[in-house]
Amino acid sequence: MNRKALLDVLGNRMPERRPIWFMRQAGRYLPEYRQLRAQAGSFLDLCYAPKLASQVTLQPIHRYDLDAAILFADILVVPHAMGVGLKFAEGEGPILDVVADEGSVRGLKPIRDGNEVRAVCQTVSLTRYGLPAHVALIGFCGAPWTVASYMIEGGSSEERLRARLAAHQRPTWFGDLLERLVEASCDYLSAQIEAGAEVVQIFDSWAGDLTGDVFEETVIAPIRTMTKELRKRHPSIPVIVFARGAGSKHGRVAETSGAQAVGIEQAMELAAVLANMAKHCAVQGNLDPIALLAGGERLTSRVENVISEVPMQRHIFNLGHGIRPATDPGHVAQAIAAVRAMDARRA
Ligand code: 1CP
Repeated sequence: MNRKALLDVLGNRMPERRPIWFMRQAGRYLPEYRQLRAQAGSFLDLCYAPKLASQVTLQPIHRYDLDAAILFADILVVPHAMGVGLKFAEGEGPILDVVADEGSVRGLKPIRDGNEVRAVCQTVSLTRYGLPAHVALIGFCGAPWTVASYMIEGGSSEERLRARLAAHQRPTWFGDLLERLVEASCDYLSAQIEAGAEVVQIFDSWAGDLTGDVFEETVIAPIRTMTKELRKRHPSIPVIVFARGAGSKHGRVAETSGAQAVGIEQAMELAAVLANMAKHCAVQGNLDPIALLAGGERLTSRVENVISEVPMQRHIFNLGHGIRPATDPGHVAQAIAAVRAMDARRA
């Protein structure tokens, strides 16, 4: 196989087979990741060590029959590169300096030429050369809303109340913060593309937090500005937008962003989403990560269910959210085998 099935689906062409990748396919569920991570020291050290990060990116490609590798880095590299203090406390998730007033937004730096971006781009270049011909390399960043929510809260938060309140009340600094993130994220993705990323994905993990015109202004508008700008700078690079929790609004996300594919959370039925989607846009998803964690016969039947809802030409098989760290790596192999077997039966 020489063609890249992922690029075929994103280019609206019939792929040789259904492209498969998994969100968080590199990470803690893999013993080889845990080993390398222990050598590297902290998670951030690993993100900024191009040789090691590239090895981690390739780990799932060596183990499984996948169609894409996703750069090993994090969405919080962007605020870090803008000068925001960041650390990952063991077992607690990220801790950031709070950015939630005019002064702290004004203090954010442009990210071009920073060491963080340079290191990540080196990972991209190293990885691109190590990939088999049929595997595409995906670069990524967080969407402005999701990244802003971590900056406003100073880390992970169950409800993101301060961030959601700011999105509703619209203080001047909040609009400015989104603008700065749009600019920095475009520059970041452009740099990844110039280094060798063939596709980029924008993760809006907390898109489901917002409703109505607040959703329009905070999720849709910044993503649309980004996709337009990226199209201008890199007309041939496809964009996948994952507005997790957008629910009935995925069609609108697809239409307004001009994305080549949209990621769909597991709560939605793909067939229903596809029915409301312009013909040029593919869907990505949406096996429940808990089905993958659970394994067994139900995993195979859930995979078959997902596949039966979408034609191969418009589908990128994936999860509805990231792989859980406790997942048995054997279950990932089982899910991939189930996709390949079912597609072979249907051919
Ligand atoms: O201890 C460790 O080794 C760190 C765990 C870890 C890993 C493996 C974190 C911390 N980030 C990552 C890598 C990562 N993060 C990747 C690349 C690997 C791959 O997908 O194969 C990607 C694409 C991300 C994206 C990311 N980071 C998102 C968006 C996707 C999603 O899961 O919704 C988000 C929200 C983050 C923030 C983040 N990074 C890490 C943690 C613990 C968190 C907070 C998550 C939360 O608030 O629930």
